[in-house]
Amino acid sequence: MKRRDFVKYAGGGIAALVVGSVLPAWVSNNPLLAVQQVQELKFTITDAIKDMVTHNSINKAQCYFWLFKEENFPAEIPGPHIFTTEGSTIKVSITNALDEPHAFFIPGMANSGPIASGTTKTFSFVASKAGTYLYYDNLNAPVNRIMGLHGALVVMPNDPVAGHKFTPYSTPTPAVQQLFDDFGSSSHFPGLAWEQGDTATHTPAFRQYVWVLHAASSRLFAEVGNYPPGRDYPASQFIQAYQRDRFRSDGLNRKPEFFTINGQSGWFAAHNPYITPNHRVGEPVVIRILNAGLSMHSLHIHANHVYVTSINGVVQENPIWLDTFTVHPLDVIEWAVPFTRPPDVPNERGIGLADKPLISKANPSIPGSVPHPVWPPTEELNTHFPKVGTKAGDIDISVRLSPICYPMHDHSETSQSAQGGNYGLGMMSGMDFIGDRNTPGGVITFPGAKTTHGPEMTGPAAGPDGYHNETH
Ligand SMILES: [Cu+2]
Repeated sequence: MKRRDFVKYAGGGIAALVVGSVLPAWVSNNPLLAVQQVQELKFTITDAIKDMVTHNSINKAQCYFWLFKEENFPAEIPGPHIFTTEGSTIKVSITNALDEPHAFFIPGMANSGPIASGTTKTFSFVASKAGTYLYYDNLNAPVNRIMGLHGALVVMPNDPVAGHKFTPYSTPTPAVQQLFDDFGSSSHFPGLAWEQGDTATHTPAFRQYVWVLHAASSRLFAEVGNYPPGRDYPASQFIQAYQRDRFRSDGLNRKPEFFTINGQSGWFAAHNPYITPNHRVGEPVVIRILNAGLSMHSLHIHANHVYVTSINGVVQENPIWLDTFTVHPLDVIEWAVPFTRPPDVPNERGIGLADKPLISKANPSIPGSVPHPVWPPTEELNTHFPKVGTKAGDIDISVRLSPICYPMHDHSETSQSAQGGNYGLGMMSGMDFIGDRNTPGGVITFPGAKTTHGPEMTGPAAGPDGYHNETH
């Protein structure tokens, strides 16, 4: 264990690179991607100890990893998200600073072959097909990948299909094309198209998120790090410990205890604007999900059903519409999240529709409550939990239920806690509604919503502390 670097959780930026000489339309002015532009990827395969995201000085919660360290960014697990356009040639230079052979591999697209300890290999590959790809070290499978040597590559199409709107694909199926054509121009999905932003509301175009799923075991990973230099830790022994280590009353078995999306867990993932979409009704997004780990995860999102548009590179003939979908190890899937009205809003004609909301009854326990349309949800937005003025020491701990946040969590329940800790420390994110584009009288932004995107740029919503009508 060389501990070359020490990774401290730095506040939520997700490292992202765009490869190519021109900045394409889908990346410029999109702070969600926060990309740095490069002509060549320069990686060092190295190791690090990472402060897992407890922000708690009593519980150190550290984990040893192997990782792809890109020269532009501090060490992080996973490696940076890489974005490029279909057809681009990507030059990669990789130095192996660990003791045993390592590799860079993308199924069907890139294969460095073994890179000996202490050597550098330079090669190129072509991003031949639009889609989402896991890059990883395929040697001593699955040990090197699970130890942290993985990341996401996103390949965007150059152009939409002639006469149609952009999808994430260059050859979408008719149904997937229809879905993206309908966003922003059908009565079912009024608002913006996926490719369409709105500077007046700080809404980026091509709204997209990458979720790299992983589970880490600090004790097993330390054991791999401490294995005699130059020798591969036996893969079968690794899998046995990771999946079937016996229960111990002291909790110190070698099963994973950190369940992460883009290396982050629980609150820290759910409140990261690069992970959890923050958008208005009528602002559809794409989420790309890659399972880099060795466990199955059944991601369940509240508030919207999603369309599964692609599974392992196959654009779907009939994209299913659901709220829970299982992702097996090495699976790569894509969701289109329509950002329709949440289903707990009773509308005249049904769930999710941009339709007339029903009228509420006066609630005698709320002063001044009179019957009103149930959307926008006035009472919810003006409710605080606990009540305003509830203090812990000097701090008012009341939280306003605005914007409206819904969870995304893993129905493989073990991943929701950390070695028996509280539910909600594990693999989770969410989707947050910061307003509605489709309300009569103009776009609404809910109180307290972030109207800009990205951690360095978040700020309170403009306008008065109530609905903010951005009429334009
Ligand atoms: Cu749930």
